[in-house]
Amino acid sequence: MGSEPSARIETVLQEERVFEPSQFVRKEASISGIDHYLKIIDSAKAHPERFWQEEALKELHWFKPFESVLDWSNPPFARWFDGGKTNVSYNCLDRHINNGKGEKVAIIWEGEPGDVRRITYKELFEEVCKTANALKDLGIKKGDLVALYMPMVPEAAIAMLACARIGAPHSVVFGGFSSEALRDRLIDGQAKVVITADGGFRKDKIISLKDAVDTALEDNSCPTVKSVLVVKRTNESVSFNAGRDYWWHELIPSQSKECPAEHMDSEDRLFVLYTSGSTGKPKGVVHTTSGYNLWAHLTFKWIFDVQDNEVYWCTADVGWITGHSYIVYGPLSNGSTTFMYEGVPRPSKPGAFWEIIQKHKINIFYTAPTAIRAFMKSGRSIPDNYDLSSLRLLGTVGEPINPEAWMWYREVIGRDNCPIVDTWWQTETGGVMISPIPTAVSTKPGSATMPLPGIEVDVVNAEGESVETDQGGYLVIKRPWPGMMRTIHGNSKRFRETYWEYLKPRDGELVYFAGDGARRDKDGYYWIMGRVDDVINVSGHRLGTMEIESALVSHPFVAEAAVVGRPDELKGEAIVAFVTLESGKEFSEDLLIILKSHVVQEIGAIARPEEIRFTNALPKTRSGKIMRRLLRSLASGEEVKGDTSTLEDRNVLDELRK
Ligand code: 7RM
Repeated sequence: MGSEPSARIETVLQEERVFEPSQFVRKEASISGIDHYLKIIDSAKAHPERFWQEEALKELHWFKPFESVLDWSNPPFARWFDGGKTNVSYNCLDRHINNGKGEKVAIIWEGEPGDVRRITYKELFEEVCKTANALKDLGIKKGDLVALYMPMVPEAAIAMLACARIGAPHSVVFGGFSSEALRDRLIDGQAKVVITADGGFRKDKIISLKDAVDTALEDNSCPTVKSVLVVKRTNESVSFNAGRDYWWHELIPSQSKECPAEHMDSEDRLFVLYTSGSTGKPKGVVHTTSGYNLWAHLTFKWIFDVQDNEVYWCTADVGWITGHSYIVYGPLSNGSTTFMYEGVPRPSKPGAFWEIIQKHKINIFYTAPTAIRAFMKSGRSIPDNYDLSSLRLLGTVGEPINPEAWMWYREVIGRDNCPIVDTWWQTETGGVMISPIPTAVSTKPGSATMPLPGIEVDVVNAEGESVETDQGGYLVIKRPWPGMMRTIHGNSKRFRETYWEYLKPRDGELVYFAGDGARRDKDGYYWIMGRVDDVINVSGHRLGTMEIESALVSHPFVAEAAVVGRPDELKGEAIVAFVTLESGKEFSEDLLIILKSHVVQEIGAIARPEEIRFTNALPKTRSGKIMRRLLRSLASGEEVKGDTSTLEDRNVLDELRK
């Protein structure tokens, strides 16, 4: 892992305000109050396996009940609910229809130009079945990987559920990634089919998704991909490759509306989702059927507690885990109405979110701190223009939320009336791990509060020992949970090393290392302090510094690159790159622009460096490791503190300071 991780665990937030949960307590809530909460926490702690067993039997439909709850005989490779057979799409669709909820709206969708679709559970079921049948026609069989590279349209959710229905794991690639990034993921996952669209609306532009797919597949670079299914969304003219490409609207409507859900083993793959780590290329996080389904379902129910007549909106993109768990699987498994929006707020539409909340009477709203900070900056007069009185619960996810933004969210958007759930979790954890239960747990601005029932976390030092109250350390998870990632696709060694062997196992017990720093206060509340590895979080998007460095170095003019995050008021972190050039190449303003677009081409616009600094050399230790700690200080304009004695050449530092 990266250099000197502990260097970043130093800031201690001071925050004394506490908000009681009482005003929110409602007897219909899935966890009705503090007594109920403590009862669940205690029973999960006392008999974890019995607890998970009861929840799994109660909350999911089983074609065949499981024989064992947890098999942890070969850690860190867990098996949950072995012997059981279920299907995630059945849990999200059929069982609600069988319970008389077929006419309930499952998805309300608003398109970027303002078009609205309301899809009932029955309609969604039929669309999913038709799509599943079409995938079968394209030769997809149980176990085959289907890639999605789509805008935020209902067809994205339909395609995910169709894959789940026939047991074909999906790999959703965020539509903002470049064709190069898409290609890497298609090759790594050996995708058989790509589902995409002619284009997608992104801010005030149209992005050419199909063109990017064509580029990714050029020169037979992904030989496993046999077909491309294309949703017509923007009417972009696209080139069509006969025998490989199919229009969604030509292939799907004529299919049968019935497709029996495949009986899946609990540990059959549900999806692979790529996420950035501190080394090399993004890794394919593997999630499996029953455990993931249970965890997305339970966490959604406990935290958001959506009532039957309510509308819930998560503003994420389905290309991220938040979209998987809290736009699609969590809400639909619970039979809730999930709202999906194709667009994002931006200067030309600053009130977009508030207009939607007013228009669709959104009750529960879940977004990212970076969005909240941007709203804060443009002033409360914008949200104040809208009727937000339907809101009753607000959530945040993706990065630490600063107390000021938390308070603004509470006062301006929640009118001092809605609890805020700050939910800490990761792609790897499948669902939320640390979050308040709004009916039971008092909140403090900036703290994700306490772990959910059945989740045991700790803050430890590099030796794996628990640290004292208010001391910074590494956040670890101490026992397996149903939604945990099962492995890294094609690289179980990396899975073990990255997450389970980074910290020395204590007493032979493996603990999961999350990559985040944290501190626990005197009340047992957790304060997440951000990544301690070489992963940066830009506007809630997770990026590996190494990934951006490789992108830079792949340009022929670049000799070496080191990328760090610099604290940024709006984005959380901004990308700063230090670059040395091949001999004979000159620094110039033009080259700066070229290199920035080169990174965009290699990864996507989310990875565009905010700043590139040219230098003659990078600061390194005698063993040749780049000293990122120094670069981080330099990038943020701080005084370079701490030990610089290991620096190989002190002149480098002096040069960089200039
Ligand atoms: C859900 C998601 C995971 C990383 C994680 C943290 C950071 C996420 C919070 C947070 C502080 C939060 N998955 N993070 N939520 N930090 N408070 N509530 O974001 O895999 O893309 O990123 O995001 O650093 O390790 S992710």
